[in-house]
Amino acid sequence: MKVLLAASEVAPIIKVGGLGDVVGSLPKALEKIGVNADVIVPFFPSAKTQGLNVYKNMEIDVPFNNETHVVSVYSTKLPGSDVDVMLLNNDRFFTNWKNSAFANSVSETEVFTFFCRCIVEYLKSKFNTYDVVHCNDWHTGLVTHLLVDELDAERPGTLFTIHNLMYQGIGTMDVVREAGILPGAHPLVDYDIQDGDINLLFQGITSSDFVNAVSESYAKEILTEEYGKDLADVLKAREGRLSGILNGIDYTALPRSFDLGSFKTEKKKLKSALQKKLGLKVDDSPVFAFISRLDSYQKGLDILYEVIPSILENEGQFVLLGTGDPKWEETLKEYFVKENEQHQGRLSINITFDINLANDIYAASDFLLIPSRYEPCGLTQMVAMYYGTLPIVHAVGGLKDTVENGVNGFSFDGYVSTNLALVINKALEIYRRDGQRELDTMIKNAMRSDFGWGKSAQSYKSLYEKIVKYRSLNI
Ligand code: NHF
Repeated sequence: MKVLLAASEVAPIIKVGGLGDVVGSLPKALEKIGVNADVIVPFFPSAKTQGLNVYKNMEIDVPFNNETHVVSVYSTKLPGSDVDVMLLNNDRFFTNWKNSAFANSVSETEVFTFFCRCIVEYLKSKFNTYDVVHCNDWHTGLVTHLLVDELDAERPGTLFTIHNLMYQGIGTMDVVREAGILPGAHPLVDYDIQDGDINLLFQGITSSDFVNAVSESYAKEILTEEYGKDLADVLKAREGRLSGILNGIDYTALPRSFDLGSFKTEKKKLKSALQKKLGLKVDDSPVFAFISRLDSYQKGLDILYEVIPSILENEGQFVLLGTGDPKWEETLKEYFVKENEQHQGRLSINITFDINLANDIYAASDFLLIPSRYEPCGLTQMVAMYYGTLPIVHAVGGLKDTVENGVNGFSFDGYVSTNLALVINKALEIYRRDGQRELDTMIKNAMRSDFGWGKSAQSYKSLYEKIVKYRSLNI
């Protein structure tokens, strides 16, 4: 079985968010169970290739918008593995596209439509090599259509994974023509562009052989209007071809200086060091952390903001790390300026992207707050648990599938700040109970939870096999 994973990012080479972590770790787990997995991504200038052996493998000619564009395919290995990563280099679409000083700067949907076209040209040059193309998110939404056009019955099977349904890649319909898709070739494209734009996620969902979401709960939630919005009906129509597979994490990428026997003393030391580093009071107050992209709709910032005062009034400490929505960045900075004096040494707001600081916070905190309105899978709760930091989560999506209230963390139903406040109070109560016996049991449960890729990689393998079987039977 040979699979090509196509995505916009692959950690640690290109990492924007959780998608990068998944694409950087799933293929390693697949290789361990006999699935030969390659990865294909654009060679964006932000790629970190220092220390990696990157060489130019070949050039492909990519027809796009009535021109032929030369794309260089660079190859490297995913660090610490035998997984081949193909990095696609093209000045106009992947290197300079954000540079508005560059003549005719291109839109994001155009960049990724071009990417889809590149993937298909690459597959043609490797004809009969791959059994399945595993597409991820809207960036790869046109791959199946283009494969049908180019290779028809000889094409590999396709799987489309939804990491986040809210990002759909909606752009002008021009990209359809630019990609070389003819009117009448794909009824769903014609249907979609009637309003003048194209939804690349919609195209990926409707055209691929199979579709999956990144947790079982999310796969069910997106069938409802609340979470699936205007795509709920489209997803329902794919019943029998839609499933949920929980993401895993790569524990080898997470250094930890303690284990089940030593967590109590070690975490205490780490906590003091973090408090010192962040200018917090060095004491045994419970530390509540929030580490996330500051996404105003998804990440629960509105209800989080409402409970910060009660954490501080209850003698807790609050640490935030993240960047994102400029309005929230401003609001949080202002909050610090306004409140810090009154709560001296209890508040630390870090508007920055800092992986090392994130790791320090994961390891040293007592609780990690994840009040997301929706969460397809979520990886931070898994990382927190590994570090014996109890997650406090809104019971949705992957958070619901990984955190058991009162066992390895805390969860609440109903997206309102009062529910979040109640569960925080419960956590405080357990933290302050004499001897912390209950807390320690929960920490041990969390540290023992296994969120490695083992089981989920097997599920992907079975799904790939099913896709190949269905293709051979032409169903
Ligand atoms: O874990 C990777 C990530 C998810 O919940 C996360 C999200 C984006 O929102 O699958 O993708």
